[in-house]
Amino acid sequence: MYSQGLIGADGSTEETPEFLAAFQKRIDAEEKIEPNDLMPEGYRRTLMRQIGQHAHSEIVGMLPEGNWITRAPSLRRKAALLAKVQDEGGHGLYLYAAAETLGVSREEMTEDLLSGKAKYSSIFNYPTLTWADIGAIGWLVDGAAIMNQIPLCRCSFGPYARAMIRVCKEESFHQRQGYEIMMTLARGTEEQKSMAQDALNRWWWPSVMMFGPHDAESQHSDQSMAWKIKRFTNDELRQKFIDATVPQAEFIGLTVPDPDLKWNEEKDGYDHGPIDWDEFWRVVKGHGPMARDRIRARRKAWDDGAWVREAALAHAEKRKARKIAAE
Ligand code: BYC
Repeated sequence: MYSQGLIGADGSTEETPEFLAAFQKRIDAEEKIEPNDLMPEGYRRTLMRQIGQHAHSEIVGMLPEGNWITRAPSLRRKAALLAKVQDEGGHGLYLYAAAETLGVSREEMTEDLLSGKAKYSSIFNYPTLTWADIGAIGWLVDGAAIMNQIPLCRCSFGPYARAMIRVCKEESFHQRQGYEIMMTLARGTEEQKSMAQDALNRWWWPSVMMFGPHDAESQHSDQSMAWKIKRFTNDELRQKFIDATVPQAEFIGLTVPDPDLKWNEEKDGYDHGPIDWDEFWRVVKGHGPMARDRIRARRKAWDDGAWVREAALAHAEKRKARKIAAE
C-alpha cells in the first residue's frame, strides 16, 4: 500500500518514487484519474484548491451580473441574463460536487471562502456600473473563461473534466449573448457606443489578468502541467485570448485600450502592453473595489440558508430512520 503523505514545500515527499512514477505513467498515457484511485497527496490538494476556487468564482460571479437583472433594458435581455446567472449557479454546484469527490466538504470550502483562505477569480471584484458592463462581462470574462476551460475538458481528473464539458457549452452561449449586447450598443447612438467603449476600457485589463501571473511567477503551473491538470500555461492562454478578441473588437468598431497592441508577424500573434501586476495582486489579496461587498453577500447567503441545510439534513435523517425501521 502506498503512503498518501504530503509533498513538502521543498518538493520532498513521503510517497515512494515507484508510486509517483507509476502515477505519472498513467497521466502520460492519458488515463483519467477517478476519485477512488490512489493519487499523490499533492495532486489531490492541487485539485481541491483549483476546483474549489473555480466553484467559488462561479458563485461569486453571479453577483455582478445578478445586480442588473431587474434593470435589463428589455424582456429578451432579462430572460437571457436570468438564464445566464442561473447557469453560473449550476456550474458552481457541479464544481463543488467534483471537489467533494476528493474528500473536502462543501461546508469546508465555503468556510475557506468566507475566511479569505480560498481565492476566487480577481475579475469579480470589479463593479458593474452600466448595462454595457453586462455585455463586456459576457464577451470578455466568459470569453476568457472559455479559453481557460476548454483545455480543462481534457484535465486528467475525471470528474473535473466531465463537469467542464457542459460548463463550456453554456459559457459559449454566455459569450455570444455578451458580444451581441456589445454589438447592439456599438451600432446604436453615440451615447450607446461610448458606453460600450467605456465598458471595454474598464474590463479589458482585468480580463487579461484573469489568466493569472506570468509563467515565470506562476508557482503551480509546472507541476499542474506535468500532471495534465493544466494543458496550457497562463501566458499561452492569455495570448490565445488576446489574439481571438482583438479582431472581435475591431469588427464592432471598438478600440482595445492598449496603445502598445501590435500584430507581430513573426509570432503570428499580438504583442501587448505591460500588465499592472500590482493591481492584480492587490485585487487577489482582497483589496479589489468590490471585495468586501462580495464576501458580505456570500456570508449573508450562507447564514440565511442555514435553516434550509438544517431542514434538509433533518429530513434525510428521518427518511433514513424510517427505512431502517421498515427493514
Ligand atoms: N484570481 O500558480 P498560479 C466564470 C492565484 S468563473 C485570483 O498560476 P494556478 C464566470 C492562484 O490561485 C471561471 N487568484 O495558479 C462566472 C494562486 O494562488 P493560491 C473562473 C488567482 O492555479 C460568472 C496564485 O495566484 N475560472 O467563468 O496554476 C460569470 C498563483 O497562480 C488568479 C477558473 O477558476 C485570478 N485570476 O493557475 C461569468 C479556472 N490567477 O491558489 C464568468 C480554473 C491566479 O496558491 N482555475 N491566482 O493561493 C485555473 O485555471 C487556474 O487556477 C488559474 C491559476 C489559471 C486561475
